[in-house]
Amino acid sequence: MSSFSFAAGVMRSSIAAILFLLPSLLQSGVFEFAGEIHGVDVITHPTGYDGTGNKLIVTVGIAPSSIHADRMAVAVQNAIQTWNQLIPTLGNIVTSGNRIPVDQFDFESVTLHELGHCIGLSHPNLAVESGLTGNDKNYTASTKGANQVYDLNPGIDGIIGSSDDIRGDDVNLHWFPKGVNNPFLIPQTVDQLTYSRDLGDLPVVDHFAVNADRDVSEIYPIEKTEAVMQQGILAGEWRRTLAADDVATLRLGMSGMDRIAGTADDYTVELHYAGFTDNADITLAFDDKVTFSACEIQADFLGGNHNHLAIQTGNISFNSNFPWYFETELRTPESTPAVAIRINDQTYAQQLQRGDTVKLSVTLDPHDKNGNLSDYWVKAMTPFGTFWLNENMQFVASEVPIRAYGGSLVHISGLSLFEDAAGQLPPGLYSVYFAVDDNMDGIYDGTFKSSAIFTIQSF
Ligand SMILES: [Ca+2]
Ligand SMILES: [Ca+2]
Ligand SMILES: [Ca+2]
Ligand SMILES: [Ca+2]
Repeated sequence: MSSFSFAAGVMRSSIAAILFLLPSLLQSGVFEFAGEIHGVDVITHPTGYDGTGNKLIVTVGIAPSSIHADRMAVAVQNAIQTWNQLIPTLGNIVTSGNRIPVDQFDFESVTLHELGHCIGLSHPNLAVESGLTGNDKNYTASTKGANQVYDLNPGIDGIIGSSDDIRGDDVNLHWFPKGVNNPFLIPQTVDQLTYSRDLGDLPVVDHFAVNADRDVSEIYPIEKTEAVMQQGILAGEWRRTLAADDVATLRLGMSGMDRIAGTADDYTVELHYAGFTDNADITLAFDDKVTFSACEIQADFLGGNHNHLAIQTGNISFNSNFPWYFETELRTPESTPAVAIRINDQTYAQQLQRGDTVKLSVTLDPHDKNGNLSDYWVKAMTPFGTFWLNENMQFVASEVPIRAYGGSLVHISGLSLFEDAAGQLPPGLYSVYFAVDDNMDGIYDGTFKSSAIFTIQSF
């Protein structure tokens, strides 16, 4: 068994001083250690995985000596809950109505990203460790290939990281849904039968694996989304919920050594908050050892297998010389309304044929917020425009939000909103949203939001 530290983790810092001024300068599907040195097929698992199926408990502590130690606690617990819930979302980039001053960095969002590294996930984009600069860092993660240089061409759409990028002999590191190649959706099963790194498993018209970059998301009829594991965060924004790609990559690891879901070596992961201690599996500290933030991990190969690693320890460092925003509201399952929108009674992405039934339904459990006044919203983004459910329960086309209802938060169990029994919807990708706000001001906040995707095939 070999053990080594991953020094490149220290490079995983955002160039935050520049991010104050420039939009989107930085940017899953990719595992830590996957690359030319350790092999492109490496999967890195969380602490405690030994190749046999079980539930992994990974403890997360705050170094008692850390600057800001007390102020970190709420955000760390919120980020832990977000990983434990493992819910894929759309529209996770929030830049208004989020309580963060425009010149401050959201500690919770950055912690969510660094925790992802500490449980095995790498950047889905080439990022700063590639040595590239500017927007070139947003190309999908790869090795340099036989010619020893990154081949970079954004293709006809001019958008870096999308399906038409021309990447020469670069070897793809990004796991994508086979035959779909869309990192913003997740099918029911995630394993090597449904996900691949092999470009031969792309849709026939695609050239390279798509990564869940915010600019790429705008190609699709979905709200602006970026994988949490994308490198970089802008001041004044939060990215506190996971994208489908973040969830899919972790779930691919959870399919275990045989990379097949539903077999004996599968595992689940649960992060446990350990409080103020230096003895957790993952320790967080403002120790000013890095430019902005980074997770440094140590991992061992699993037995004689050189395609699987398990993390031993993780240390997350932050730099205190930035204006950080520390969340003060602890989110618990009881304090957070549970919302869900379902397609044909399911939450995962579905591929439908023309003629298939499409049924939309929503559920709501207000939990502790039962009776609070709220705005209700139902939105559908389609190949032919954006639609909102109005107060008469009809979808109407509008580029500005239309409220479905204003009133108290109440229990809703399986309310059917739409059913297209004749299958008359045109082919393409559709995303649907159900949201309730923590206010009733007629403005779309989407405080508690659920989303789902379906596609209708053209043949
Ligand atoms: Ca190359
Ligand atoms: Ca492109
Ligand atoms: Ca398995
Ligand atoms: Ca509102």
